[in-house]
Amino acid sequence: MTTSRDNLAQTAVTLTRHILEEQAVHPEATGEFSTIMAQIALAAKLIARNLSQAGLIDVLGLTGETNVQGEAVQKLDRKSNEAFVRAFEYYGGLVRTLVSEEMDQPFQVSSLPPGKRGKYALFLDPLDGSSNVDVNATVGSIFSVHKVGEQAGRDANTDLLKIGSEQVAAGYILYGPSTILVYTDGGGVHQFTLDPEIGEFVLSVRHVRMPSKGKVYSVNEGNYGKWSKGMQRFVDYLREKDPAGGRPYSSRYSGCLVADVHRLLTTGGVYLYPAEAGKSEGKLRLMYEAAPLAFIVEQAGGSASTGTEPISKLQPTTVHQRVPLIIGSREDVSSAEQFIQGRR
Ligand code: AHM
Ligand code: MG
Repeated sequence: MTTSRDNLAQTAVTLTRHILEEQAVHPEATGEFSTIMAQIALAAKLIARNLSQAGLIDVLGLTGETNVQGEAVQKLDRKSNEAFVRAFEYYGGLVRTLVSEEMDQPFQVSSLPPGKRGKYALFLDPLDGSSNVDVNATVGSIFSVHKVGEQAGRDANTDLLKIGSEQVAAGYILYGPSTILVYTDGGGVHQFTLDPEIGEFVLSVRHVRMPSKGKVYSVNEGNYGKWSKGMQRFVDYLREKDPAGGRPYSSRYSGCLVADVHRLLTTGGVYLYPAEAGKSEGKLRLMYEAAPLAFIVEQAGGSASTGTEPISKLQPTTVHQRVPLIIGSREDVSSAEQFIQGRR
């Protein structure tokens, strides 16, 4: 007997169908992107499965190693990185290089001859917010796709240093009560939810748009004493009572950038990980945290800034570079910039 749930699954717009339909209206599309997204979705499903079994199998806790950022590596950080490597390593004809928070050096996918090698590089934070894992709280993955190998004479590592506005696609996966995949290829932002019974990501929101101003701010307020005066005054301002101006804002901070940005994408507001005294570059990584989320948020009507310049215009100098990040609703990011730059 066919149930209404079966009907739903049969008529659902899966990630693959959605991308194929999008390609049909863009005759210049090659189909390569659908393959990349299918492999990203595969890695996401493997990670979601590992996370759902954390506590049952031996995946919790630390490996005893530190990553390129000097941070303790969780077993699930490593397993999540492996899920992406496995999804792409079988063939270098599409994605030639993987750059990950969990790998010191860019990973060259295969030894195919130069003319046969893929023209994409994939930048990854395989498990964002991984310190949340041990307390069974939300985590995410972030990805960014760039076209590489186009400028003859540039060495492979310099060639990876692309600015955010050159991204071909970007997105994130949020492993929460359900697993959500959000992506953009420059044609709007689309949201999919994993149906674990059929193993498919199903379209849940087409063309996500975010409010131009929100009511929520996300920041690690324990760092208040390390911020610039302008940054401190901005957060003081958000906490002031001004009912006509929609203040005070509510404070929400999960310890997972993907979860906090996803909240803003839905309800508006601003996330901040600013520069700190003695740490002018902030904490978050430009190429696989800030830039992909900036692409998503901009495509949904929001914006992202270092406090002084747009994230999407920043020229990276290394693939693991850190950057201060102010991201969210357009008006809220603009107010933050005004305070940080001393214009208010
Ligand atoms: P990670 O990629 O190593 O997990 O670090 C990034 C995370 C973000 O998800 C989160 O917003 C931030 O670091 C939390 O940092 P802090 O504990 O300093 O507030
Ligand atoms: Mg991260």
